[in-house]
Amino acid sequence: MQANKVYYELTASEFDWTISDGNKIKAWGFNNQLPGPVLKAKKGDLLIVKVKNELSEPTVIHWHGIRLPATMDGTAETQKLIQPGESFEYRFVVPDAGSFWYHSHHNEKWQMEKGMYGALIVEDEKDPFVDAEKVFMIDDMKLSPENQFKKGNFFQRWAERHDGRQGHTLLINGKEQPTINMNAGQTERWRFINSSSARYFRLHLEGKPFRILATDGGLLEQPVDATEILLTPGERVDILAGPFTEGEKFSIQSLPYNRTTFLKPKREVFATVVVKKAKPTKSSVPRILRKIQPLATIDAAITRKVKLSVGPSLRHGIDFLVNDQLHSNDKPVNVGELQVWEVSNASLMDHPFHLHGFFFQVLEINGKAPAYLSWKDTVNVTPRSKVKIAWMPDNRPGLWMYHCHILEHHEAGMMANFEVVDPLVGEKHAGQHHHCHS
Ligand SMILES: [Cu+2]
Repeated sequence: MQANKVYYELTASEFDWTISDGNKIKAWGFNNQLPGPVLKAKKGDLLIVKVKNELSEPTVIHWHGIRLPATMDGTAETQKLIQPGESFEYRFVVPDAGSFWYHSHHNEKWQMEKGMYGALIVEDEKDPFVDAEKVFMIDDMKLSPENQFKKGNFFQRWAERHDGRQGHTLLINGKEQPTINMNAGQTERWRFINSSSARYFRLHLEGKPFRILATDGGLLEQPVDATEILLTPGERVDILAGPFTEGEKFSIQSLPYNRTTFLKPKREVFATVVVKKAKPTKSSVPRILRKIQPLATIDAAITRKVKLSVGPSLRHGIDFLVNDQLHSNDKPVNVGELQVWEVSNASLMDHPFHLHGFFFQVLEINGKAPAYLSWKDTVNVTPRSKVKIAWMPDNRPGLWMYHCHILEHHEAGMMANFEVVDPLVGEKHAGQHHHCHS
């Protein structure tokens, strides 16, 4: 069957962007918008995105959460960087419905801080029917009083390497403190994407209950009642908001989360929701959203251990490590062989662990099964703890990676490349690893 084709063009450049009245920044982003345009496709479509680089430095674009071929993953390891003045055409089928996003994966701590990200929404005819949908990209910027991106002094740079860059300019969809309107009596699907460098966003609607509909890899099996949910950098969550009554007003805020940083955790308001006059609802959300087949049981034997840690560094004060190495290479995995990984965090700060190109299921967190089954590509690992995940390398051999999604930790070494190998074909990138393969 011929896939339906969807075309987009994204031009990366520097432009003036107004974050609030009287506050302009020199943003880097796509098509002169911050965030870049929301790309939309239907499950199974062939997405073709031509990325043109009009920045003064190279870039590369990663498609976070999409199960695409390795050559389309958009990292410096899998393709040549897109040089200034050049273009690259990404081409891949979007096999799963859900809330995904695209972002720079080169010099990312600066390129993403300045705005190089956008949402990629994949829809499915089986999605629950709601009255409206909204995409909320959560971010913050660390700006000088002149609204500039500054590197800071020695101590500030050291603290940034430790904490990740977290600033006081809070943004939803590139705007400070926007007002969000909706109609009374209606139910909306809100897709939250944490596109910040390091911020832990603990979503809260001033205590108003909502229902969790989907995580990184799409719908849950059934909606889950909640009043808060933690979204670490890279993670997504879709919620059902409403119905509310006319005249209600509340904020979209983040509750304090202590991830052991120099910055003090506190409650912060990102936007205000205003409920306007009532409108009839057509929303219909089934009790069962879909069936998720468990990949493994909680007691499944561990096939690999991944250790996240920090260590002293003569040059930087602190290094961020995977299996005690900086910018590590991990052993290959075979197509079709179930992976059960224990990701441990030996450090005293939190790390969001992100696997490129594949979804996993969390089997246990410190010995306990999670409250509900879901597909994930990013999971938080709290200090001195262990998370057991299961994932299946399907037939997409090539070079992949995992890393901490706090961008400063990723850059400081907390990442590893590894190969997915078709055992009938063998390794393609044999030169990059130091091991034998029969
Ligand atoms: Cu980290």
